[in-house]
Amino acid sequence: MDDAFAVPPPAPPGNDVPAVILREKEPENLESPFSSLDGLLTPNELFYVRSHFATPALDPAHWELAVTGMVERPLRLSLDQLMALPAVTRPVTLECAGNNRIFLVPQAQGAQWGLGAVSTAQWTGVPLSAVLRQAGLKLGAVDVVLQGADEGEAREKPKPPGKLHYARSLPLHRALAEDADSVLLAYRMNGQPLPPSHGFPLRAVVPGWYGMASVKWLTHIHVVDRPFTGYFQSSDYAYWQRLNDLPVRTPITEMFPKASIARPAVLEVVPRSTHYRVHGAAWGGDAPIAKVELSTDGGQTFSAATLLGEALPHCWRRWEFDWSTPPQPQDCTLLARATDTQGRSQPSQRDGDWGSYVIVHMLPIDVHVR
Ligand SMILES: Nc1nc2c(c(=O)[nH]1)N[C@H]1C(S)=C(S)[C@@H](COP(=O)(O)O)O[C@H]1N2
Ligand SMILES: [Mo]
Repeated sequence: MDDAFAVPPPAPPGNDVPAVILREKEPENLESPFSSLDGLLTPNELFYVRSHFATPALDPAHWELAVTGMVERPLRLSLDQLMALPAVTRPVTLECAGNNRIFLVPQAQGAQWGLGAVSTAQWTGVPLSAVLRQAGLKLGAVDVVLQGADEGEAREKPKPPGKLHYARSLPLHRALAEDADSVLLAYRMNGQPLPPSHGFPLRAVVPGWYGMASVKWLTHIHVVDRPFTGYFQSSDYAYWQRLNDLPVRTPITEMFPKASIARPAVLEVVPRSTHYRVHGAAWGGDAPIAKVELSTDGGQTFSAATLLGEALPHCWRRWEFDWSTPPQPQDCTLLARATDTQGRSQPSQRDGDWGSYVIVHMLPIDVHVR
């Protein structure tokens, strides 16, 4: 055989330097290399980025957060004023509602996310409830609209003409939640100032909800007297909820349980007759993950995986499974299934009412045993 055409040997494991995967250059959309999962926190430079418009350049010296609408005392807070309020730090997992979209057949519209539109960071900031208490809510306040400084033209129909700002709302009970459920107005990420791509100087972090709720480059909080139905929760990031079998356009909110396999990676070549450490992470909405099961035979049988570390609210839990790989070369399909403490589990089939979002059915991960 001509040596020029020899297949190079695979790189020795552990020598590959993880990097984000470019999904879209402008606006910036970057996927985290999920197969490199190693540790509870995702380093800032490997954290996925989901942006609808260009990253705004905000000068922290002139930046202000305005709190207006159904409040007793409208506020304009500088970054220094916010940072002077009592701060909390918590690990929270963010997952884009479109994570895993590349697995949909036929292909769905939108960014073709693989496994890595999910990441975990330690966020530092002020609870939104503290800022709302400072402003004082008026009787009749219903919804809290969070608005970002970024703006541009919408993509999905129906869409308004011209430019719009990114904005999402939280019902009052979610905005006012306390302790582990607190919505954070975060200005630090993994101990560093928030990077520009992740919302510098201030972003919301809404634990347990899909990432679209965690508004970046936050500049305005409008308290309103009726449910907000803005573009990013009626046209985009919404689904068809069945009420008496009538489909009703409803904002996507809480995450559902999901276990994701980091290794083996999709179409990885796995040695036969060996012990292979299958591992990954599992997360969900309000309820903690109770168990993760793994199938190595395409879903015919499942066995319990081992949950690692401790259960932390709104943070993914890592898990592992000791796979005795088959003695003969063959192709295998791995499936992971998470169940939360409320007994909610992952379905085997896709529910089309979610459109191109909330891809929570068990994903087949095909590998080659050689
Ligand atoms: N202002 C603003 N906030 C935003 C977005 C955006 O485009 N603009 N994208 C949202 C979506 S869809 C997700 S999944 C998360 C992603 O946060 P990250 O880029 O820090 O990972 O930010 C959310 N907040
Ligand atoms: Mo998202």
